[in-house]
Amino acid sequence: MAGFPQTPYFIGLNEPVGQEVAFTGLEVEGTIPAEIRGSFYRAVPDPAFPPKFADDHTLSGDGMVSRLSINADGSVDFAMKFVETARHKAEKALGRARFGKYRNPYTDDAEVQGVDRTVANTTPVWHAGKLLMAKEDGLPYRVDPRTLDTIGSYNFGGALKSETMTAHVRVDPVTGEMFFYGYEADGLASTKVAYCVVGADGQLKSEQWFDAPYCAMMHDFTISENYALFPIYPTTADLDRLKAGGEHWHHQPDLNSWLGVMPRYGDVSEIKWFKGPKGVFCYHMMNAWEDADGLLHFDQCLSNTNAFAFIREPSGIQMQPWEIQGGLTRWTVDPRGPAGDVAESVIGPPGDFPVIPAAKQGRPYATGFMLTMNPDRQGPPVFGGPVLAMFDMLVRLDGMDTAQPQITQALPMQPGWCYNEPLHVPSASHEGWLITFVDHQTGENTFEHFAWVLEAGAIAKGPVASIRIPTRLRPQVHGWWVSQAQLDAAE
Ligand code: V55
Ligand code: FE
Repeated sequence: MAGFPQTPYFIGLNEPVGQEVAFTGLEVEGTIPAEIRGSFYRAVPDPAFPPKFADDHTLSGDGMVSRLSINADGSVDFAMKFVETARHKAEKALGRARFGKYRNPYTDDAEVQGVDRTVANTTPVWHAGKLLMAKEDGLPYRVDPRTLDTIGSYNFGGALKSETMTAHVRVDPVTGEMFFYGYEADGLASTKVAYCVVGADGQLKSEQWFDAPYCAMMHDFTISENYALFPIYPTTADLDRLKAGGEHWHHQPDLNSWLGVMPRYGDVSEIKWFKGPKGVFCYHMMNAWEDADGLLHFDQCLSNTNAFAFIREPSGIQMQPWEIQGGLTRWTVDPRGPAGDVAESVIGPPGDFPVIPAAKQGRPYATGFMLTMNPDRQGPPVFGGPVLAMFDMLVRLDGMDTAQPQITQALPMQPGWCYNEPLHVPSASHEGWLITFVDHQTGENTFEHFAWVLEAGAIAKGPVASIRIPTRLRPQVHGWWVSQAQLDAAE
């Protein structure tokens, strides 16, 4: 689109789309299984206007919410709308960007000082019949799940005191409670973290504040049946740097990581901080679970640095792509003993976007799925997303409840093809399904997009159905599957 910087974050697959669309009766190749009825919501950053600063990147883009609706009669619709945040409205009013750097309000135009600057672009969270578009730097926006119209900023009916809510909540499959946290809970670069539990009825039941060891980018966390686990990795914020107009985040390779563990219904004063290795970073965790001996296992997509070049480079970290390493990594601690070091083991491939069946959240689990790179690809990966290289292999791991999980199935892609985050859809009779949006580069600057339906027990055989999305899509951040029954029960 015109006027955008010709940097990697705004070209190719990352080129802004900026179009609200609504299509019905999409073309389907194959058959969508009859038990898959509901909506796949997705969150996508898509800047409506060229950024104020040319070195801007993916994470600042205005939130777009889209809905792939698989209807009762098997027909499929797709719609996409901007989240009408206060920021998006303020920029639309003048037809240009008014907010500056990622998470630095000191770089905003004077006239918009004090305006809520979150972009609601990271996860569509479904809980208690409400759809929330969440981003970790602010409060979520509530969106109508049918029309995708924005209802407004959401703070649990005035109950939430934290100024922020993570985009990575965890819903307990047995109690239906939603566990979440907000970091920088009382302002920029603060160490205050709010730990919150929401009842299955959507009411905020508890909010407790604690101090993190330092102000870290806390992107995700986990729960187990009895504990809440707060990982801290050394990508840190500094108020003086923000006031000087600098970046929100610098990665600090010399700082330790930490894993805070507390009984999930306990008091935050009970948090034990277990020490992890220096310099590592993880965006997403697969799960946490307790074994028969009461040990706590925390399974995460860990790297030896922050995966985002736009965070490493301002931090003065010059690493070649091949120096960036990692793998699905387990930290094991004894939550009943004294805090010590985590015990670390690598249990799976490098990659991200882990997914497990919702019923296994916080429980021992046999199977997980994640995205990684096809080691046998004949050519470069598709260029795009915040890392500038898209994943092109989906793997299934089994034996997750053992010390040595194994990759048992894989679906590698051909050059030019790549995956977005898959979601799991349960089945009444087997291990369920995965739905994932895939992108296909057909020319220098041309792409086509599909939603694939895969059988979770047989991913290697490829999609049982492929739905063509008749519009350009930017890379998705996260998605959420909401069944038709959940939609029908919602207010
Ligand atoms: C991430 C995404 C964000 C963000 C912080 O993928 C971290 C990780 C889309 O916004 O603000
Ligand atoms: Fe995320």
